[in-house]
Amino acid sequence: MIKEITLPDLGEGIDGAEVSEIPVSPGDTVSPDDTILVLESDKASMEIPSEVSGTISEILISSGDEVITGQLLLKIEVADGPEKGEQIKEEVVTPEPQPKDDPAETQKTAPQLETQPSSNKGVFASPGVRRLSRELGINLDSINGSGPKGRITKDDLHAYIKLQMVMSSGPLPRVKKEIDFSTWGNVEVEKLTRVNKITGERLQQAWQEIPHVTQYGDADITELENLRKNLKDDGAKKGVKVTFLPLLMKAVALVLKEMPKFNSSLDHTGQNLIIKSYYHIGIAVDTPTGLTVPVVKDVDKKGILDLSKELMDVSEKARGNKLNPDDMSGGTFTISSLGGIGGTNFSPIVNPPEVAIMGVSKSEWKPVYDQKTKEFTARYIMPFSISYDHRVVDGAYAAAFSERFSQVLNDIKIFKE
Ligand code: CAO
Repeated sequence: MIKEITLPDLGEGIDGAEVSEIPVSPGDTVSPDDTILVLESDKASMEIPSEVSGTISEILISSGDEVITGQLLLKIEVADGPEKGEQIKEEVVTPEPQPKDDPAETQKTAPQLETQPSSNKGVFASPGVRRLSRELGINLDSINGSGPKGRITKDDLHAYIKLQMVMSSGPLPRVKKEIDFSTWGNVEVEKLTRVNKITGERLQQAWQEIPHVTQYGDADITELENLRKNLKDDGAKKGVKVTFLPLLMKAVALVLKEMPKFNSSLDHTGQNLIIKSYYHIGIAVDTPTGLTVPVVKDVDKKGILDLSKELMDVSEKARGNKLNPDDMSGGTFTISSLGGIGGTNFSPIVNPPEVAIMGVSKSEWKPVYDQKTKEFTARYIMPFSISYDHRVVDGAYAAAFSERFSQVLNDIKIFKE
């Protein structure tokens, strides 16, 4: 027996509505209270429930159609219908129209519609929640409802949106409003380079995603400076410039071996730490087109002169825009040195997927009090900082890293080995 479903009188002076969703298809079986149609009018959003058990045999309207009271919408072949010959009483319960303006209000005024399954996939949600989800472009299938029978509530939608915002890795929307800066004086417009843009996005993403903490420290590099002078002379004979950086890279690699969490990455799930047994140090290089970070591989296995040579080569390549992707990948820890320029201290931004970065500032001669001799002596002091991902590294571990790094620089035996 075929039961014809027509649009009932929606009341409240509504004589037509738009079909916003048809959650059933021909061949689907439906039970009483299953939603077979979702309509929207100027004033209300409403679900049309099935009154019978049966199989959808024909759908006569499409999503987006305007339908009017009394119009034939679809046909259901009734499963356990009355005996042949008995007339089926045409009866469609008039759904309670729900105000469009306030989905929260919708839930309050029409609770009887909230627990109806919204589709053949078993999603339970009120029309208000459905409409809100459509407006926001959210697929209700991806939300676990917290209401009775797993019904999706407005709070579930809000919680889902919040989660998406937290997880979002995209850049923040830029301020769209144009400001005419020339109102207040002369200006020049300079286009950002490709490197500026890529670096800017990566830095912004890292700053937003990683809970940063920066630990500051000082290292006494008086002896190291003497050693460097000797190495510098050796290097000069071979055409290699020895700066502090290769010595710092070597010291960092040693401490990373001792404190492996600093040489790790969180995996894509954020549930596991990948601890690496290779020590590839990225070096921030300032170039005319922007900041790049070439990576010097296997720092622990190379001598100071080799590292100096490699550093010269990669910084030259970087400044000539000649780095290839391989030169910039695989880093496990980054050093950003402003020591050749100046400044006292700075907080570098972690370079993901790494979990820590060192910032090095310009060394200065300072009077340091010696407890043993009870005298002040002039020492060459290098300020440095370590910014780290607090999800991976704790403050105590970072302070220990800082202390150990200072010790290693002070004890120059390791550079002679
Ligand atoms: N204290 C004192 N002197 C230092 C020093 C320090 N911490 N670091 C470097 N110097 C000295 C060097 O030893 C060198 O002195 P000599 O000429 O007497 O040998 C001089 O300063 C110049 O060094 P350099 O900067 O040319 O070489 P480097 O190896 O220290 O650095 C490089 C190489 C490529 C890292 C650097 O040129 C560079 O680009 N730095 C900028 C990095 C940057 O922009 N970071 C910021 C990122 S966040 O925006």
